[in-house]
Amino acid sequence: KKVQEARMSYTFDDFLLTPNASYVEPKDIDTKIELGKGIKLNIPVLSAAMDTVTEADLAIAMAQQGGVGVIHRNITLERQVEEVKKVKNAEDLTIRDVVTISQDSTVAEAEAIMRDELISGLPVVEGDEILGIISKRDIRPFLKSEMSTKIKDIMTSDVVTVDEGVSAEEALNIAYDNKVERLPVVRDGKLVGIITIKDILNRSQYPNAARDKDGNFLVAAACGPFDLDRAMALDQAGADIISIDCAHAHNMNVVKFTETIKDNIDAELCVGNIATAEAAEDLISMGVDALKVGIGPGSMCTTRIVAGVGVPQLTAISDVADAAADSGIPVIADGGIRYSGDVAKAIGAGADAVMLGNLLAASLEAPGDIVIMHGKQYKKYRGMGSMGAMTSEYDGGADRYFQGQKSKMNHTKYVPEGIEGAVPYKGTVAEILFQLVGGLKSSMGYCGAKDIKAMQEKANFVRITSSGIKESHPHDLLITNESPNYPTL
Ligand code: RVP
Repeated sequence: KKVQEARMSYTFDDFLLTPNASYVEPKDIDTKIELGKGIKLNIPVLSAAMDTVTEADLAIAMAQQGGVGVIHRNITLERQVEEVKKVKNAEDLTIRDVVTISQDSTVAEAEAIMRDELISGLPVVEGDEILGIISKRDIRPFLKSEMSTKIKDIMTSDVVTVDEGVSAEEALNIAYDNKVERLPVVRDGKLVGIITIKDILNRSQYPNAARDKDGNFLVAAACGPFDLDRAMALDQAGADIISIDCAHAHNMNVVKFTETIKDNIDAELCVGNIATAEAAEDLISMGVDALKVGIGPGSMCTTRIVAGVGVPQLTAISDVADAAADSGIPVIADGGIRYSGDVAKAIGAGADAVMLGNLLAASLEAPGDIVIMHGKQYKKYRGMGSMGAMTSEYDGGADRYFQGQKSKMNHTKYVPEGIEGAVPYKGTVAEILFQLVGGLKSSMGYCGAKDIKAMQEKANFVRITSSGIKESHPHDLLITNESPNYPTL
């Protein structure tokens, strides 16, 4: 009976979105979403908390494009905190390790420092005290014959400084008003750094970036389901979202502990993964700020094979989204996204955002070098439940599968739920997201949805057969020039 009465469940390839009458042009489409209080993303995309996907470099690239990266936890707490801080300080305008010079140095010395360090201006100091500033332009007249001229005789001693904590806008105005290129930053009269106009202007390169209220990049960080210390330390370090990272977040001990974590952090709390309406209800009752859906859809995941457990992803998204609808808690569809069309279908089924592992592991900014196999470029990608990840130097991931604290010497004690592999290299995060978001916008145009909420409401699906899938992909020809948004392995 149980078997006969089981519901059908579906995933991305089982459906297509149907075109609707539409006045929406892709260029007018808004892909903004909110993931909890004050967390505004300009594109509905998160990067996976995996050790071959998200560390600071990738998280910075994600935030520059308007998404957010979740720093993985398969590293010591100290290193994870450092990665969070790197993202938060990525656009800190103040260069902290300033190269300085003393007033008794000579033009020759100043010239050598400027050449070696590739900088064009040096604060002149005595201890922490700032006495002046010397630029390339100041030393130029002395370079030919008066190289032994002392810095104190030619420096600008009337230095325009700014206090620590000055905003980018204020600093720019001060620099323009005083016609200077660089501003030493002082705290209680002591030099702590320097700000250059060039760095301020570089910030405007990313108009779509996802930022916090202070203008710094948004960043999320993963912690284990019972790791209160880590959650609190990441919160302190400035993470905007703490993501409880667990293969089965409907384990009731995990659900209960969620409340303890929630009570001890200021950051928004995302919890996952789940795949049912019941799990969503239990977690929502604990006060979580976002839910993450996906049991087994991941490209390197073997949970459905090893444990025989999971829910095909489109059904899981739709069940959780329906259960979360009244609360307004956002839903993140995690795993199984291969093409931009899958992102559109996930949102059409009710998700607010998607989380990507495979697609972003293929980027330049993901950890690890490009490897070449059979003349093609790849990047390594492995499951956090793979043998490699669970037995790595720091096994912060094993408890994701409730398998923490085992002897590293004895691999046979683990039951992996993921594999280790490689994905064809696809370029920068910016290039990958350009295609992905471009495809999503095309879809929203077809569906007549001007924003994410409209897409969730307006999307209609048709079920398709295996012949429908065959017809959907390119067929009856040989691909002679691969498309950046339709890769073949
Ligand atoms: P994908 O984008 O399809 O590669 O899936 C990424 C997701 O897979 C992750 O965000 C995570 O939820 C899940 N994952 C990570 N490791 C494993 C595993 O070892 N089974 N699964």
